[in-house]
Amino acid sequence: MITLYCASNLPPFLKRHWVRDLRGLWAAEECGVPYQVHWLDAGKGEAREATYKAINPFGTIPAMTDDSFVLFESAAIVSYLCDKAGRNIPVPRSKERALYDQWCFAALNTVEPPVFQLMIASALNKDATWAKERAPQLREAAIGRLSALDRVLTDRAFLLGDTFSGADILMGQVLNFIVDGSLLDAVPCVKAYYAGLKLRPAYVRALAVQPSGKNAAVGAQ
Ligand SMILES: N[C@@H](CCC(=O)N[C@@H](CS)C(=O)NCC(=O)O)C(=O)O
Repeated sequence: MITLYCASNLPPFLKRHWVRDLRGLWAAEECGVPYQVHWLDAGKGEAREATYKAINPFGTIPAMTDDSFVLFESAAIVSYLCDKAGRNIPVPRSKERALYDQWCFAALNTVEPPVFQLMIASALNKDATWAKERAPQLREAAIGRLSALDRVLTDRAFLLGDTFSGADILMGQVLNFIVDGSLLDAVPCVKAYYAGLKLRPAYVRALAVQPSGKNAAVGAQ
């Protein structure tokens, strides 16, 4: 049985769709993989406790277990779930799989850093002096990355072409970090792509898996 380790009891300033556990939940829902959720109480700092660090040594959310198999890093979890289901991911050792990997890394290593840091500066720390100084540079960097993505998306519905994949789950959740709507207005193809992702029933279901605090089986049953 798959167990996804997710955050509950978030502080009010943290939006649910920013938390990276959404990536694994969304993948499980897209793939129809049965799972249960182990909620980690953010208020109590449960992710920093030794019990959880035995699963994810960094104490970050999310992590996943499949019976005795343990995995952390959200992108690894998304790919594992897609592989397990044989859905939303190209077969291993193929050029298509290399392109899938390319877009996973692009989402997390190329697009996420400026977009996430801009959210930290302009939403969570907007009154801090350092944030006011740094935000314009981060905005420029984010626009650069989003504009490149926009050019790619002019001729395709998804990152791999006509077919939705786990790479779109990662990119879609990264786009959740955009707090300034005018950034998306400047990139119409990204805006339409992102709007389409958020309408996917699996995304809606994943977002609705709200932290109950109870470690009960939920979702994709
Ligand atoms: N690269 C990791 C990042 C995980 C991460 O930073 N998660 C956040 C929650 S969205 C967290 O646990 N932050 C607390 C911390 O950094 O200690 C992944 O994608 O799984």
